[in-house]
Amino acid sequence: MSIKELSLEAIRDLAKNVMVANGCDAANAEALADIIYRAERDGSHSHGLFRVPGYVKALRSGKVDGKAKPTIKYLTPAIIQVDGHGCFAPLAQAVGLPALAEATEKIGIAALSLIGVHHFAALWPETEFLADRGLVGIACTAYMPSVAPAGATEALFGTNPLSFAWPRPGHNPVVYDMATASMAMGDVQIAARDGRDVPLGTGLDADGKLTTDPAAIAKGVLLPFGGYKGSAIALMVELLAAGMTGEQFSFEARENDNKDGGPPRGGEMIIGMSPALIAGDGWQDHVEGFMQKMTKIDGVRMPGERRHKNRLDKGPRQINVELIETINGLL
Ligand code: NDP
Ligand code: PYC
Repeated sequence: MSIKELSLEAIRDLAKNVMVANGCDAANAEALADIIYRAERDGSHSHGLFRVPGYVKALRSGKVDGKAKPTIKYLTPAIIQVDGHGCFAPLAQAVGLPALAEATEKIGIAALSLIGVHHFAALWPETEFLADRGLVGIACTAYMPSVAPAGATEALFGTNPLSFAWPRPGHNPVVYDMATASMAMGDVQIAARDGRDVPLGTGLDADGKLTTDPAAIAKGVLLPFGGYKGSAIALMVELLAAGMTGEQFSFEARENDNKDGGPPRGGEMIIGMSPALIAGDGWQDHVEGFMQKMTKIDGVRMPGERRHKNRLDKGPRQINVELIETINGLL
């Protein structure tokens, strides 16, 4: 695989320019470019520049409106709904997250339901936004079927990511963000591109047989992580991201999608909780004692730690040359 170094600013500019060249207004292009830049900065490679061709397909087919203006509605003082009107999710998040943080700080627990959005990114930016304000965040979204429920060989669930962030004043927050599939499809596709096998148990080929070949899994199904336990969490994500928002389940998203290769329309559920209001005074010291105990155990690292370390490096990032050429061809 040949690579080329790009500065973080060059990554952000490239992402913004390609979105503008494909019909986005400044607000939509900047929100998306920021998410792509942050993914590359933190080393979330399967959800940074790698996603640009898919974003562009969705703009070119007209499935996504690059000039959409999300609208915000309070269903109750603690339940906020943002309708993206067909935008990529980051702009709707930029509109809804400050309102969610404000409601959570006042009420103790609040929810942000995103509808009419196309989500193709990592979820840690949403939950980390809340943790950076001293709040706990939970976020999840569905996609299109690629994961077989436990016991089955037929896909029903999306790779259905779930993210959770807990604030640690004076430290980086604890943030986990994981597909409920044994591996995100983006990582399966990157393994196929780079000629790497994946662990047995990641997925099944088109004949329902276990395989380590990522290209065969892309044509077959992924398995949930942790067998029936991960399957139950993937089910929960479908229910929260679609049942609770009123948006499409993964199977509905596939049925109604134009199959352009970009992200389908769907929903996202983001929940905020205030430890200051719920646990009360002294919550930081109480929790910090637990964190110290955990991090002192040999071999333990906190989820989010790898990304936060990567973030300290302000230098250029190594990007796949073919990917850069593909993106330049979309300008
Ligand atoms: P990973 O398996 O790479 O990581 C999952 C989580 O585990 C991360 O928070 C990671 O933290 C943490 N972690 C990894 N190793 C350790 C360790 N040894 N000790 C403690 N924590 C650890 O993520 P996935 O491949 O499952 O998902 C990748 C991305 O794909 C996610 O950002 C997800 O949101 C995105 N995605 C998006 C979808 C969508 O529909 N929009 C669908 C599916 C996935 P760290 O980051 O610090 O390594
Ligand atoms: O990596 O599985 C994935 C994925 C699906 C949608 C966005 N990312």
